[in-house]
Amino acid sequence: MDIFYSPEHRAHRGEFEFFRGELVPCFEKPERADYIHAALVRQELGNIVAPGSFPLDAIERVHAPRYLRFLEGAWDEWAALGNTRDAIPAVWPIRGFRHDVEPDSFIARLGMYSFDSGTPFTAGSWQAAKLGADIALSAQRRIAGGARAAFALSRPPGHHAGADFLGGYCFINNAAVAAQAFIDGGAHRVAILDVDYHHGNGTQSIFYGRPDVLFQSIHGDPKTEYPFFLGHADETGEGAGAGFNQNYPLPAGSGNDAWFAAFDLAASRIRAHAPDALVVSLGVDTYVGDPISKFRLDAPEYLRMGDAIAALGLPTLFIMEGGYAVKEIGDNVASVLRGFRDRAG
Ligand code: SP5
Ligand code: ZN
Repeated sequence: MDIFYSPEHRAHRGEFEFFRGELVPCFEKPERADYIHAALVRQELGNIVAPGSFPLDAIERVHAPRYLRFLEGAWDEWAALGNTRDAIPAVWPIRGFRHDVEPDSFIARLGMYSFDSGTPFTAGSWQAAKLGADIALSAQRRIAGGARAAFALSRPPGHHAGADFLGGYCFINNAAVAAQAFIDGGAHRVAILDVDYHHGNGTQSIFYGRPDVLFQSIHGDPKTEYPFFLGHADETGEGAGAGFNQNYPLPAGSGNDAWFAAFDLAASRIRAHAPDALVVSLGVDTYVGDPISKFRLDAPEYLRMGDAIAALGLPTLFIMEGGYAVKEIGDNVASVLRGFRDRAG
């Protein structure tokens, strides 16, 4: 399958995030995508294809234009205030505050458009995030053109980003942008399967009221795991979208069997939806060796995951999300694609 990638993802290079009152080096680092790229080349899993450039319209189908305008100008504003370090928010308008008045203060607006302090905004964050969305759209176009599968090696990841907020290392929701592009290209129904360790709160919130885009997410139970405030099993959609969202929260410590039991439930929902295309939010932070996550999937399980996804028999767009065991990340992603290819042909 074609692998969409650009080395320019390195423009996004956060320095620190907070951990227990200390600034620690960011877990979401450029080497992640470099190692994945290297493993896919080494294992000859597909041609590496440079992305095309798309107008912002495709991104504005799922993100608020004023949020995108803020991201686009954020670094220049921050730098004009004399700053050279990454911008990290420190104040948020939670319950009871006003959301209809946008403050003039840059740091206040950064807080208004984010939900955590772990997602530094850097000099190249907008460029890399836009490129990540272009990679997702390029891969989507390949599938719309008839390919069985494509891999979008987007970085930074996307599934925590909502219509007008960033967080969880994410700025633009690449999976949501791609799913919407399928719909705008004439697809009647799309399914998104989110296998990242963390609940895809951004993706869920974008499609929560819609019956055309089914969302299925397998993740660490938000009662103890990030992002904590969304991702419970009783969130099943609202209004016209009622019944088109399912979460499969599993306790920290869950292993192969529990994970694939949840996968089977998600797979039957996906089959019942009969989508024209499947978007997979592919995080490999479910790996036993992941430094910030607590599932215990062994390396060979990623082959099985690819095989099980291929068995759905759908045009499939893989989009890269999390995974922080940098040394093993490439092999684990490659295993998913190999497992898929060996079944799908
Ligand atoms: C896309 C994605 O996987 N985003 C995950 C964002 C998680 N951010 C919170 C990380 C908390 C880090 N805890 C450090 C534990 C070190 N032992
Ligand atoms: Zn994750």
